[in-house]
Amino acid sequence: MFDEVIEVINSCSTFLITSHARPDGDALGSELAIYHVLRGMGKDAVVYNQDKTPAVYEFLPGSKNIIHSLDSVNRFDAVFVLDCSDIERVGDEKDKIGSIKKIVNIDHHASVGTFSEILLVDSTASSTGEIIHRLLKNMGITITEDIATNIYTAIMTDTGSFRYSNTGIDTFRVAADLVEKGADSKYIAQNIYETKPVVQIRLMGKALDTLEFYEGGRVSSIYVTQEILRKEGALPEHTEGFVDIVRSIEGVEIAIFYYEASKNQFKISLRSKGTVDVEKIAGRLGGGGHVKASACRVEGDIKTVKGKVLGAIRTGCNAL
Ligand SMILES: [Mn+2]
Repeated sequence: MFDEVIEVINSCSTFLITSHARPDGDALGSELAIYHVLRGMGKDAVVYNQDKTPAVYEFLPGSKNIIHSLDSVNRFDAVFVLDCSDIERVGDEKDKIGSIKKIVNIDHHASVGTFSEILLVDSTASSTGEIIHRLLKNMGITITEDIATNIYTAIMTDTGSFRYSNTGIDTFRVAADLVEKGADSKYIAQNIYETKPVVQIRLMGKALDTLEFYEGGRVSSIYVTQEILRKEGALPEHTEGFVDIVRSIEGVEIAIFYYEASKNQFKISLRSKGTVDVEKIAGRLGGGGHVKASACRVEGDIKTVKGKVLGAIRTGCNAL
């Protein structure tokens, strides 16, 4: 697994690095870690994301160099597609990116994408960042402070600060190594969790007004529509982490966050705190992800969408 990826890194000189639309901490941290590694080796590397970097991640070393429009991809020898189980997830430029000769897919999602021959996938890893750390150890690469900061951020955000069940013993070992290499855990946590704009807190209040419970309190949801977003003057990125508020409620086993991405197009985030496999539920609605954290898209107004999601949960879970 590692050998093939290392071979691509050594034999190519110009790289594109990308991840999914609406990038999160794992996507950005993983991309920028690879970016610094390649640059450090004297290679040419460019990070492209369809969507702009959420403000809380702007402190990440290298984030200012991320580009958001892609011309010709002819000059790239290889592309790293990170944290994506499907190339569709990179967004509108998927065809262009998919046409690059060598595609390396590094990911930790349960469903393995078939868009690439060179795979580094481990669904037991906490994050794509953790797999990248393993790759760097295999390559004998010196982990600089910039690399450490990016990988630490990837791991910290995807594990909910080392709280979720994807946090293994190795996750702590890797985190310790990264702190040793210069990642400042307090500085990183403050940037991500303690710099929320007021507008986000107000939006959170509006979202909580929509709080509902089903199945005797074991299923709970909140939603944000385009109308709510507009009224509050908030951005899509301000809904980040909203599903975790629902998840934090006593007795809730399945947390749902409905986000209206565009008129009557909802993106649904599902979290499981108990034994329910939300990947199966998301899968039934055309989505995917992990056992404890998944997502899908459903069309319709909020009432219709709720009906479809709750229907999928009720038919799919004998436990409820
Ligand atoms: Mn991830």
